[in-house]
Amino acid sequence: QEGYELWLDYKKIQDTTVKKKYASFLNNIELIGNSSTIQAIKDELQLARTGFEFENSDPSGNSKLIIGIQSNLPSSLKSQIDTENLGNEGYTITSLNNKETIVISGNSDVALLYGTFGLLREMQQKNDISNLNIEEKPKIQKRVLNHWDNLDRTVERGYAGFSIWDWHLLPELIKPEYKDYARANAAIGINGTVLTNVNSNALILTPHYIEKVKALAEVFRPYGIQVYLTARFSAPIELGDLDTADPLDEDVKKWWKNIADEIYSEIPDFGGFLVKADSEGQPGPFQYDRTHVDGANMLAEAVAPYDGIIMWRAFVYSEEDPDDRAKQAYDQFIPYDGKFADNVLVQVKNGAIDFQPREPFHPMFGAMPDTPLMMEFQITQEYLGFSSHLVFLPKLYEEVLDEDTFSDGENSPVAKVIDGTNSNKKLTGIAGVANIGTEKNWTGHPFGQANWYGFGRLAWDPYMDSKDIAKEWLKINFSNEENFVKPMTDLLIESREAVVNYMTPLGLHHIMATSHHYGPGPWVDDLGRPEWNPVYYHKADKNGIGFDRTSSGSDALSQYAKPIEEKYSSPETTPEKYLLWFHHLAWEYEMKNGKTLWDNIALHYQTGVEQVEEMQATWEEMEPYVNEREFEKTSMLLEIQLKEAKWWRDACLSYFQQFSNMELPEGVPEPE
Ligand code: GCW
Repeated sequence: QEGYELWLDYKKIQDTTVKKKYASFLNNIELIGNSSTIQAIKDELQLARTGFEFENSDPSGNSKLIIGIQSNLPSSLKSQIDTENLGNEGYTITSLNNKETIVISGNSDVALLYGTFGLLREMQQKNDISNLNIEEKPKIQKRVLNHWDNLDRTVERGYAGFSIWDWHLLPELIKPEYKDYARANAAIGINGTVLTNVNSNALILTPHYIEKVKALAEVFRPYGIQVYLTARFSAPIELGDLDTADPLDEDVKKWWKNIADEIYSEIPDFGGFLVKADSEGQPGPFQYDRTHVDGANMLAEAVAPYDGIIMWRAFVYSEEDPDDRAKQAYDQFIPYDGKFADNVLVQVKNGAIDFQPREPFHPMFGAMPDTPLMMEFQITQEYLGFSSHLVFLPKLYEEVLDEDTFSDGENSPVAKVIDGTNSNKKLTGIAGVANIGTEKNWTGHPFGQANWYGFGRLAWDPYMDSKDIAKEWLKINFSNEENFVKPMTDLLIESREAVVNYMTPLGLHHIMATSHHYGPGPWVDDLGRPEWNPVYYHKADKNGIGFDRTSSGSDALSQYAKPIEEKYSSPETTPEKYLLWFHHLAWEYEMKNGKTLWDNIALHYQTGVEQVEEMQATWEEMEPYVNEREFEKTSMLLEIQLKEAKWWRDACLSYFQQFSNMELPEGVPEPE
């Protein structure tokens, strides 16, 4: 079952010296404590020893691995390990006693679990473990996956089979997948999961389902993973109890409190609710002339006694304000800065439109100093070729996290808004819309796993370099040989730019085909709402192309801090990657390389195609390092990706050419 083990495939260690060294520690373990989490650590170490094939290695020398929370360590070690600033989840891995002892410590059993995974990760990469001095703690508190999974097991925007939650057979049938899911997530530090779709079904809140949710929560608990659910705003009506869902109505408040009481009596560590309200037809407080704050705070009050949180989504736009969809969330939310209850996080997508191959960061980041904002990334590739295209998303996440918001002067990157450094936030969070399903390898594309992995690593530390994440994942999954790791790291890193080039170069966006969003559809202009049509976003005509978001256009640019607004208000100083996001320019507009805009668009599309060809060429060389089936599967998928990159190029260029009326530049073939 290639790929099922994800990053917890403890492969046989070939090098005998390395093997001996590692085995000397893993064959002599002192694990202090007694809890289901300690048991999980024990189980994991056993799996690792079996997989690495350490079982028959002699426990030579005096090497020893000691795992225990700081206050429980033997007194000779206690003074040498400082966990004071590690919080509940941080850990240390330290070599002591002339490097003969490795100590994993922290302040809770879950911290020890994270530390254990940390050490195993070193071993999976064949790193030198002779002098360890690792200190790690997560920079973001709530690190959660969002499953857009429906109760009938279809997955909205899911491209890897059906939902892994088998509601029909729960709570009695506990699939081994549930535990493996928990292990995989804990290994990368994910500590929460929203089981249900944001387009929510109220039934999940009934006792019949809560019993099933409870069964999952019990599997996840030892692994430090909290369960959350989506709350359908109209549930009090739909479940037949009330005739209103008005958040200020006393009966409605009481209804939600009851629901919370019921859930917490079954699942004491339940995380809380994620809510999509007044967005794309979902019910919400607007119907009662109430605000986002009224809605969110009412729910927040229901879960507050149990330390639960509400994640209230800011993905809102309506047809009544068709001027520029990109501006709407900001306009709706900014007036409420500081008004949300302490246990509310406002969950904001990384960009203002919708999970495009490239978007500038969402202007809400940095504009709500008194409201904790939670990042929402999409791991599933809705607009990026589903599970057929190889795109390494940590590169995209990193780009967003690194962007300077200037909210607190220079050097206020989005990462600092999210991790609470800016404006000193008490509650912090980050979410990734999962790409997980019933496919044997969880994600369909063998490389889709890297995006789940990378999301987890960045959720733990949003300052990590995506290149390091790529290397880690490649070494763990395939091989640590330089001839593999080097070219494949380059391939992964470049894959993100490739998809931007062949789909939406130079700031183009939302030109995908209708509703399923697969493949090109820039010509679509007849959908019911203006902002659903690609023509609304590219605005190509004989005068040029692009969305003017400067003061002469929609002025969305003014939602950003002054230094950005000033810089981007002129096309000359706008980063070219965002050019057509902010400007409508003539086809003849001369770009930095001296060529026209038209030529540049065409050349970007062509470059995208060539980049996929390069990916293929690199992959061909990798056969010795990967198993046959994954090699074949990836080769075939790259073939699809190449075909579709050409499809994108040819379709978009033929369509835009009607307006530009210009020849294709040299090097760009005529569409077939
Ligand atoms: O990206 C869009 C998707 C919808 C999704 C919505 C959202 C869950 O096309 O499928 O609904 O965003 O994020 O709420």
